[in-house]
Amino acid sequence: MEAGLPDSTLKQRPKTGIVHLGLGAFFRAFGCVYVADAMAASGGDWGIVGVSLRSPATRDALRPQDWAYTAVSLAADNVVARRVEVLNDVLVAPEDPMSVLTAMADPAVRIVSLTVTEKGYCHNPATGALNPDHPDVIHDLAHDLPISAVGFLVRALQLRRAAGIAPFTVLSCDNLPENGRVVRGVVLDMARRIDPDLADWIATEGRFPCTMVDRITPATTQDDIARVATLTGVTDAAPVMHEPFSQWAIEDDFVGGERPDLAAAGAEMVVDVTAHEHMKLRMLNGTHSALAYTGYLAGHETIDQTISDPVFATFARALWAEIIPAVVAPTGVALDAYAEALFARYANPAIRHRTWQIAMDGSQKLPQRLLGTLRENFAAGRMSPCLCLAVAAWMRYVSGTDETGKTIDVRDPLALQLRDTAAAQDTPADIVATLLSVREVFDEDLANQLVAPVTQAAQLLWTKGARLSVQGTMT
Ligand code: CS2
Repeated sequence: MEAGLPDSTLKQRPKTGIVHLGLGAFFRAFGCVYVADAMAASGGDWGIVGVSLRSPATRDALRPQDWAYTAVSLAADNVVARRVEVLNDVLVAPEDPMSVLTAMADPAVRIVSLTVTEKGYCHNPATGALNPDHPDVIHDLAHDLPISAVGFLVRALQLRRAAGIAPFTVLSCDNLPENGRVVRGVVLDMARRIDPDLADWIATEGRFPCTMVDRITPATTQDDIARVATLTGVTDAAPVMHEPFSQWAIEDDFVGGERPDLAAAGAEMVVDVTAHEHMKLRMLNGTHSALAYTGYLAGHETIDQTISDPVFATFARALWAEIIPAVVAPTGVALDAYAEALFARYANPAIRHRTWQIAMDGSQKLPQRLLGTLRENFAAGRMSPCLCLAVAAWMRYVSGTDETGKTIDVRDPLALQLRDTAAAQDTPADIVATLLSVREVFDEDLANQLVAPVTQAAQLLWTKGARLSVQGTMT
C-alpha cells in the first residue's frame, strides 16, 4: 500500500512562523498539537518548519505524507487519533545547514523552539554553563555552518542582526530547570566568543521564556505503526503515541509579544514558571528516573509494569514523601493530589514507556531530577534513603551489567567514561566513591554528603538486587 495521508495536499497550510529544532516524537505529540489548536482557535501564521539535527528518518517518513501525521491519545479504555497538519517542511541539518539558517533568518519566523534533550545544550549539567570543550562547540566557534542547536541559534541570530531583522524568541521545551535561562546563557556565551556586539544585541533584544512541558510520549515502535493503520485505515509511517494528559506553562515574554494564542489551546501563560518547573522535574521526572533505574535492574520493561509491582508502587509513594518537602507548590496545586495523579498516569497500561528509554542520558538528568532535592533535604536535615537508592541504582546501571550478568545498552554521553571508571573498582563502595567524583554530575559538597548513604544503598543493591533493596529501604 502506498504510504501517505492523501487529502492533506488539498488543504491550505498556514504560513510558517516557527522553526523547531529537534523534531522528535515529543514535540510532534505536544507543541505541534498546541500550535494547531491555537491557530484553529485564533488564527495567525504559525506553521512550523521542523529541523532534525541528526537523522533524516523523520523527514523521509513525513515527506510522502505531505508532513501530516497522526497523534494518538492512549487512555486505558479509550484511544483517540487525530491528524496534525501544522508542519510545512522538515529540514535535516547535517545535509544542508545553510537551509536551516535561511529558514531561521526569515523575518516571518518569530519563534525558534527547541526539544534537543538535555545533552543538546552542550552545557555542564552540574553548573548550567556552556561547555567550551564540547566538540560541537569547538566546531561551531570555528565554522559559519554549525552542527549544534546552540550554534544554529547564534549563527541565525547573527544573520538576522546583519539584515536588520529583530531576533526570534527562543522557546526551550526541554526538561531542564530554568530552561530559558540555560539556553540564554549558552547562546550568549557562544555569541560573545564570536562577536561581543552580537552578544550584547541578543542580551538586549532577545527573549528566552522558560517553560514547563509535560506529556508522556514513548518512542513510536513498529507495532504502533501497524496499530495506527488498523485504527484509522490509513498508513502513517510516523505517528506519535501519547498519554491524554498534557500541561504547558510558559513565561509570557516573547519578542514584540508575537506568539500563537497558546492560552486558547490550554497552555498556562505565566509570569514565572519556576514553581511549575520544580514540581514537574522533581516529582515526575525525578520519580521516573528512580523507577527507571531500579525497575530496569529488577527486570521490569516498562513504567506501568514497574508500578504494577506492589513493591515499586510503595516505592513511588515513598519517593514522593521524600520529594514533596523540597517542592514549593505552584498557586492552587495540592502536591499530594499531583502525586496521586502522576501515579495514575504511570499506571496507564496503554502507554508502554520503556524503563530503558527513561534511563538514557542519566548524567544529564540526575542533577535537576534527583540531586537538587537531595541537596535541599540534606540542608534541612531530612533523610532521603529512597532517593539515595535511586542514585545507587543509576551507578549500578551505568556500570553496564545487569543483575543476571547481561550487558546493559547504556546510552549516555558519558557512557564509556562511567563504565570504565566503575569497571576499574573492586567494591560497590569504591564504585560509589569514584562515580561521585564525576564533577559534571555531582559537585564536591553534595558528593561529600552523598558518600555514606549512597554507599549503604549500593552495598544493599549489589548484594540483594534491586527489588529486595527497594523493599528493604522502605521497612
Ligand atoms: C522521561 C520524560 O524519558 C524521560 O526521561 O522522564 O520524557 C517524561 O516522560 C516527560 O518529561 C513527561 O512530560
